Amino acid sequence: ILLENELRKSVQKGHFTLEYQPKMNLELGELSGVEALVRWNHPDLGRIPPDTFIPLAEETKIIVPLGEWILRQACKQAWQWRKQGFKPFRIAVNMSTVQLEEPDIVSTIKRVLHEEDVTPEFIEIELTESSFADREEMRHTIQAIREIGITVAIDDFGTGYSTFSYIKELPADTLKIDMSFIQDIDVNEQSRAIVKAIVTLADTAGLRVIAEGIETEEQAKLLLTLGCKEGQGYFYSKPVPADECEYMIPKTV
Ligand code: G
Ligand code: G
Ligand code: NA
Ligand code: MN
Repeated sequence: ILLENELRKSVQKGHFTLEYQPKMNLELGELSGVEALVRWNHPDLGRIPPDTFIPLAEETKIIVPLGEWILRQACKQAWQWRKQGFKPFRIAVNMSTVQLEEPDIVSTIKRVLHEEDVTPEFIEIELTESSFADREEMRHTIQAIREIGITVAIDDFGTGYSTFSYIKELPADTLKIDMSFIQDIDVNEQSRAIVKAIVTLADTAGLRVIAEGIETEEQAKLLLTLGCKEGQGYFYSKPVPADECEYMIPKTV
């Protein structure tokens, strides 16, 4: 109860920041996008990890106003980077199923982009498989988001609900291979087989594929041999404040 009150107060007072983790083109070793991750900096309690407060924010629906703030911040950053002449790329924003269940979520997203003067080709939304599994309605919502021009990635792919035959029907652009398959890819033949199957599946369905949780160069090289050309992980960078990842972003000219 106490933490819930603090969370509400912090949303009003803006005690949050976003960090950004680069996504890399594994062949070129070049940044191809970033994922935004929210941080709560409580004035007295210090930094509270998202694993603790995101579930609470979901249960209490505080994630609805907080999620709108996160999207807005990401848009402001996209605008900044655009203005500074960096090569265009998408900022990926995580969105909870609770946010998708809001009846006005699509118009909220449109409004925030419009107010922040950001076009949809700079934004991607990351959803977990449960968002796709839940209900027909949810899939309509996801499709409506894609029709705006925002791309949709399925986060933690391979751990959830989706069967391979059913993936064709999913309204998504990208599969993010869950880090559990990447972290033992060099020692576990089964993980390699799963990654290869996901890459083949993505190719067949015309989806992009990205590996998360790359921690070593060896893992990155193995992923390339398996046909996965994009990745993210501590090997390249942990999530960092915007100015700390700018040096990795290619310039247009
Ligand atoms: O990197 P990290 O410790 O930031 O993330 C921990 C968990 O919190 C992850 O499951 C991540 O998806 C979630 N998370 C981080 N930022 C956000 C956010 O902005 N929105 C939502 N819904 N979840 C987030
Ligand atoms: O649920 P989601 O996939 O959005 O969560 C991302 C989480 O994974 C964040 O907590 C982020 O800090 C963490 N993360 C990102 N890269 C790595 C990595 O290379 N290794 C590990 N162990 N965690 C990572
Ligand atoms: Na994510
Ligand atoms: Mn993930």
